[in-house]
Amino acid sequence: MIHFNQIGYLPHATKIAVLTHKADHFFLCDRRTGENVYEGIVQPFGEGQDATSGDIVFHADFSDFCAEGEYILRAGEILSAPFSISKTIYHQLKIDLLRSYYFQRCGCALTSAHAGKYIHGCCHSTPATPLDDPSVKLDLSGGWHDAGDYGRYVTAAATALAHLLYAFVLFPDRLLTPLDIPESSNGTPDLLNECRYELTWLLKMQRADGGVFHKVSTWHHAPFIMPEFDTAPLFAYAVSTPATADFAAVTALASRVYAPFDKVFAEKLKNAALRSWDFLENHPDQIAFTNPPGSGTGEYGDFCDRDERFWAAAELFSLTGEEKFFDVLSSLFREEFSKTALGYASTGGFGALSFYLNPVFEKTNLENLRQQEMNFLRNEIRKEFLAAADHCITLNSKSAYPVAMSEKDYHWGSNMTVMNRGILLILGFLFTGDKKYREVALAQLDYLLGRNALGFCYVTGHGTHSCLHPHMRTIFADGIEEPIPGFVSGGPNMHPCDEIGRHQLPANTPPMKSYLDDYACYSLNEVTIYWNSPAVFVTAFFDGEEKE
Ligand code: G3I
Ligand code: 9MR
Ligand code: ZN
Repeated sequence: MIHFNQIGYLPHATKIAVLTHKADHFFLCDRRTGENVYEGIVQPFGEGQDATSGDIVFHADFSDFCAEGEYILRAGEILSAPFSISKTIYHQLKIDLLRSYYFQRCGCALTSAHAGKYIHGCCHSTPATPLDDPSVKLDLSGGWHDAGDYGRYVTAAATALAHLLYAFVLFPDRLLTPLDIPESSNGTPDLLNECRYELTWLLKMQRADGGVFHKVSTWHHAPFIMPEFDTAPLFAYAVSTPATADFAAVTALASRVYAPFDKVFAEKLKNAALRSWDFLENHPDQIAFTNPPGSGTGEYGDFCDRDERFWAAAELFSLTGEEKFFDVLSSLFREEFSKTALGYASTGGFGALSFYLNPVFEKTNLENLRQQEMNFLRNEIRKEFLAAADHCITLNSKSAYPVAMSEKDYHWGSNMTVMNRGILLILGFLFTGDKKYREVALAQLDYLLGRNALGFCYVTGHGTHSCLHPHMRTIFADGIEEPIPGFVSGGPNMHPCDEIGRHQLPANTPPMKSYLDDYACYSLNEVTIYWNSPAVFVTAFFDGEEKE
């Protein structure tokens, strides 16, 4: 079999296909003329069987062929499906990945004007009851459904928003594409229109004292029905410090990003961020969240809120330039947590990125000593990011299907790890200009889009052999055969927890193949807002890397 990026390749990209059969030569044929336009030698990779995939593999490298067109690869008797080489190869993928957020909107109807055939009624708009005070009724409507389930969770939301907003901060020109959503053409980029839908809900999750509810959801997950039929009562679950700190961080970040477009909204976000910061100061000890007994919706457990507080301090420092935030962030920086992680329970990377990118101190009147301390911290952060990116390059070079993953990295949502490493590599490129980082970042996308052991494209509606049955209630219950395009599946997980995954995957399945495209497999094939978001970051970066 020939494993390759089923969307295709940018003209000047490194282009490696992986073969699992022996052949001496490979050929690239022009799809229209049938002519061979390129011939190369098949190279063996590694010695014997690769542990992560269980395969013996060969590489076919056609990087020096750069002409745009449609092609088929052939090695021996085996042919690939057709694919393109084109500068615009990632454009539609970027749009669909971003439009997935519109399809996750809660608390409104999706109409055919923007949703086409994937319409549904207004959902989850009844008042929510705080668990600690049943007499209160709150309007917590809006935002995005988290995933295949209908819960709305603050730490997950903050993570998705952070990936999306940082993509906009770093390469805004690639995120101005219209998305055909209800707010389109209002003068604000659609990415920000879509994120505002989530932020507007997020603001409702804050209590008057600044504490933020960890989540709003029903008591149990709904059955596999459309969202408007999920009418079970909604609850505002307990306040947690990870949720409160993430809230402070992401509203502070958003305040900066939205300021040029809407001063009033930016001010509202800033005040909300400061209120949550006060709550954190008044509650220096961690308030962790665990599901109350009997309740079964997502938990998003996190037993260390230091990295969330670090992120909040960093964003508030970037927003206000006030030294008190720097004091907190620099003291938290010295604590033991990852400074490059970009996930829902580990947010140190967002904090580090905020501080690194925002030399607010240059504008403020700080004593020399402070300035030195800040420069020192920025340098440390740069070193950490580059060390993480270098580690990704090492992992990638050892991988039979080139991807920055070790054998042990295939957990629930492994495709997020792949895409987050893509982000670290892009940061490596942006910080240094060294193209080796960009090259390996693109390999992460090649993996997601088909150059993996299953020859599978993990994004719905794209590629020639791709995800058809994600664990997602709307996609299951809408009665439409083709899934909504643009959803990233969680991907291989060597510790499957769902029934089908546990029983149908043979024991000793190699990590990279521990996957089933089955509706029931929530630990292998669910979708979430924070698995799509790093894929948006990476795809949007490459959409526009080779200018037309
Ligand atoms: O990272 C550790 C690793 O260090 C450890 O060795 C290994 C041992 O099993 O576990 C790894 O952690 C796993 C973690 O995902 C990695 O991301 C946990 O086992 C695994 O249980 C955990 O799964 C999480 C899952 O909820 C169950 O709590 C997923 O990350 C998380 O994305 C998922 O989130 C759900 C929401 O609860 C509800 N909505 C859908 C969403 C996606 O499935
Ligand atoms: O659909 C739920 C999915 O979003 C969650 O990630 C997963 C783990 O919390 O749970 C899924 O719901 C299942 C529940 O946990 C157990 N009964 C079957 C539910 C649907 O398959
Ligand atoms: Zn809803």
